[in-house]
Amino acid sequence: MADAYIALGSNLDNPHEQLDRALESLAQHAAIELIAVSSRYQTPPIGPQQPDFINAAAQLRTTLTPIMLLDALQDIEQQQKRRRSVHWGPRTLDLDILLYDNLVLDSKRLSIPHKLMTERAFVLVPLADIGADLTLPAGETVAQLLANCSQQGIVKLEYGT
Ligand code: A4P
Ligand code: MG
Repeated sequence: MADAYIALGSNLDNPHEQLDRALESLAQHAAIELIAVSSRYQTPPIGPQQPDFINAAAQLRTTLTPIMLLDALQDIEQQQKRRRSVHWGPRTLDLDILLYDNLVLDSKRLSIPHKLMTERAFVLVPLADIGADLTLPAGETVAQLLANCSQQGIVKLEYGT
């Protein structure tokens, strides 16, 4: 069993519904247990001009290997009609693996911890909801990383509470 943390993001086609469906698919997966889900945040887009995102984070417990987990997340993205066109562009659903136990992995398809997570408030703010004390393999905690990046424009939503 591994503990994994993932980031969820959407800025097209009813983002809240996209996140609802993704979380439901994760919860229903035979090899994934959904342990915790953060609040949702409206976040200004990083990258080209596009609608604001809804971002969240979730903690999973899984028997899947990292690559199998990536396959499972990409299946869910496909089910929700994710089209990969513009790099960093708008998307119905983006599911990224942030952490997988204390693993460090750098392969062609998969980097863990996620390469840009340490500098992105839209990842760290939701992650801190469910794991502020989490320590990354390099030794910093999520709370320490968050203290070093701007949270400007990020709004906590009351969705589902
Ligand atoms: N890949 C490597 N490591 C991982 C990992 N840890 N988790 C590979 C998931 N995938 C990983 O990703 C491209 C490839 O990355 C995958 O095929 C996988 O093999 P993608 O999701 O297809 O492409 P992308 O999302 O366009 O590129 P990228 O670099 O993943 O973009 P990001 O970093 O996900 O950024 N602004 C706000 N406010 N909120 C957002 O959520 N998201 C992005 C996308 C840009 N701006 C944003 C947001
Ligand atoms: Mg991605």
